[in-house]
Amino acid sequence: SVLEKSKQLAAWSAVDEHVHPDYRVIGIGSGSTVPYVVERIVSQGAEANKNRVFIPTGFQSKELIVSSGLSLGDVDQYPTIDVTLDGADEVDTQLNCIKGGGACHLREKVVAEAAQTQVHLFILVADYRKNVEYLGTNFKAGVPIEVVPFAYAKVLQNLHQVLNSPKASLRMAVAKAGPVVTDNGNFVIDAPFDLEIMKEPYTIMAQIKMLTGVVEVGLFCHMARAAYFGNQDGSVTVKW
Ligand code: DER
Repeated sequence: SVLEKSKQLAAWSAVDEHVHPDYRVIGIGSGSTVPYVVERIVSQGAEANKNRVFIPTGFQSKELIVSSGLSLGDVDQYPTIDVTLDGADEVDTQLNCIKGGGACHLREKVVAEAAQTQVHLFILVADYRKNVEYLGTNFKAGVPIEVVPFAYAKVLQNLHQVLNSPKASLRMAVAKAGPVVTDNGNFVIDAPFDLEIMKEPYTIMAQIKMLTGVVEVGLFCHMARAAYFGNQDGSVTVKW
């Protein structure tokens, strides 16, 4: 499909550009675009990959690394990562992004930060739907917020009554009765905000993060070094 082709295009371009032969520690994100990242890295050959370790950002990411025959590393062992490639739900013109559509944003942010230094790189790969001027333009589900189960009702109340997100809701599972449970054993709340608020993602991220019981917020601000988008016409857009 055009959509899958655009994901592959973004992923292959980002890998070709940023996964250098001498890069040994590589962070692998979550979602439906990163399998194309791993596919392209595998295609660099066994020789190129034999001395590399790959750091997962959750269960799906770990399974992808293992099933692709790549070596698994742990972020405890490799606190500094050469490059991390990850998907996103939306990316604005400043490279701020919404992440957490796959409920993996806590470990994704830890692994992204490990790559976010002067030298190392956190790179986003996404299809054309994610390339927006302001967050919240296409992605209407709201900001994903990982919360400890004990506190979820209180966080919901604060989002409704204090942070002006009346539609904030607990993310319910589809193939399981009850709420989605993250790889860390927590719940996810999706909190939609007005477009005006989403024009200052760092501000709302900080306000959400201060709520008692919030573990991590699916807004990654000033972290990515570049974003690669596959377009419907087969071209690639790169935002720096
Ligand atoms: O949940 C996440 O942050 C994932 O990276 C996800 O948002 C990526 O989405 P995708 O399936 O469109 O690649």
